[in-house]
Amino acid sequence: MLTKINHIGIAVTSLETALPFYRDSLTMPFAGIEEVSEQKVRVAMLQIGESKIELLEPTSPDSPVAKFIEKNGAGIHHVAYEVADIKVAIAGLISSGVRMIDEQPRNGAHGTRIAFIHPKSSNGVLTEICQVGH
Ligand code: CMX
Repeated sequence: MLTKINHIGIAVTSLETALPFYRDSLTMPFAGIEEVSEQKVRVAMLQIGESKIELLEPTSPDSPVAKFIEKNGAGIHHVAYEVADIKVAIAGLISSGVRMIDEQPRNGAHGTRIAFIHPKSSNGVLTEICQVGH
């Protein structure tokens, strides 16, 4: 079902402050910044091999990422696995007893379709599945 790790999401308070470490010190190719307004985040993507690092900056105090930072501090927020067909993957997860946050796909960064698994079903790690393209 899973094809690779698509990205790891890291919550940061400021993209401008966090970016130089990844882009300049670690020299990861920087793929630009996108706002996902539906989820109240600005996202910076950096390529690492076949996967990406996704820096997540909240765009408002009621953003889920702002709440995460308030509770836990900045740091690893989620792991995203790529799937070929997200609807098939969601149905498979539900039928195996996994609790989903999203039972229907929603829009992610860079034109992806995404769904989150509830951390209670994934040992406390917020887990995303994502399909590239529609
Ligand atoms: N890691 C571990 N646990 C987390 C978590 C995280 N990052 N975020 C939330 N949780 C926990 C909460 O503490 C809560 O636990 P309890 O039920 O024990 O209190 C539980 O998960 C549910 O969280 P919630 O915030 O109450 O639930 P919501 O339905 O409001 O939010 C969630 C769901 C996690 C998807 C949302 O809060 C979130 O983080 N959204 C941001 C998503 C994001 O990163 N978007 C950018 C995507 C771009 C892309 O990847 O393409």
